[in-house]
Amino acid sequence: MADTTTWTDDNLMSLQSHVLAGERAHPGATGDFSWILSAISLATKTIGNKVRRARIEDVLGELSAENTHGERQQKLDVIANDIIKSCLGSRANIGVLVSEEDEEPTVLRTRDEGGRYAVFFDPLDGSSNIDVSVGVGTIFGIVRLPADGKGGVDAILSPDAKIVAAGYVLYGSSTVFVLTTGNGVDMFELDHSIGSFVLVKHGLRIPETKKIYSINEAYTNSFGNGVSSYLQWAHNNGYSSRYIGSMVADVHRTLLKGGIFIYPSTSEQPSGKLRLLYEAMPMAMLVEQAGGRAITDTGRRILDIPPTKLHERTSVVLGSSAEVDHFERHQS
Ligand code: FDP
Repeated sequence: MADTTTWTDDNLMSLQSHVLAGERAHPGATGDFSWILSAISLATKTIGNKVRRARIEDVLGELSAENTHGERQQKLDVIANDIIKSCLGSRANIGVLVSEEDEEPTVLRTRDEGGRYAVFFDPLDGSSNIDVSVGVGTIFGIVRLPADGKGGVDAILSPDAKIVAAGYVLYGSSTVFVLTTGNGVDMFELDHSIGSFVLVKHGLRIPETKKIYSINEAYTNSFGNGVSSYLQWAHNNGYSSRYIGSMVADVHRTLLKGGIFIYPSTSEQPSGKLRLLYEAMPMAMLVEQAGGRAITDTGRRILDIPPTKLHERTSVVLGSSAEVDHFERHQS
């Protein structure tokens, strides 16, 4: 398939002007997205700054507290969570915030009080990599809440709640913001000299195929037969392996270079490890919007899974469409 990606190296367009331009193209748009995205942009620039100063400020290391999943929190997990909540909390159109780090959602306002959206986020994904300066990131999904409901927690899990935008910010060798509002995928890079995310790729498309798989192969003995059979086939067919262990970084490479990212269910984690609402769904939306596929290891489209609880886990298989097809062929 032809690469329709447009490299934007002549016109300078900030994230904010790009979102405003998108809204102007839709008569009747309320400006909701620019309002929410400007808060996410501010929050992620602030988190990025903390990540970059990790050894200069006292932000590294574990806390004694555990998060809602029983995992030991890193100091930066908590700092990033607070930053996002303080940036998003004042946005009048947000009803609910759901964070990986908080057991309960933060209900800001009801639907009647103007809370039209919920924002789901993993403030600092891959945080076990922070101490060794490996890329980490923030993942988010924006969900429009049903118009007739009261808002709050029930609204988030309602079948009428619809994910309308998703993205991530990777704090890697550069800081990139990858975004979809349901109309393709755009990529912005933080220009530190002007403090803005600047558009660098418009209409990003994932390569249709690439012989790279990304999975934690140390868990081989606890994979199901389908995953093992796929890996055996990949070994016999000249595949390379790449696994960073930060979902944002692994998915970012997959989006740009192609291949497949797999976090399957294992005997220890029968439902998978990654979280549906604020990891799997946003990444699935991005990958699909870029022309790829995102399914569970039993072949269910991730965006078709109705969430039943806030911190639900799922298996994740996503990437180039031909590569996900190969994986699917081995599951029976
Ligand atoms: P982490 O535990 O470091 O926060 O969702 C969490 C996550 O990282 C993902 O970013 C990453 O893809 C995965 O877990 C890594 O898990 P394994 O160490 O089990 O491979």
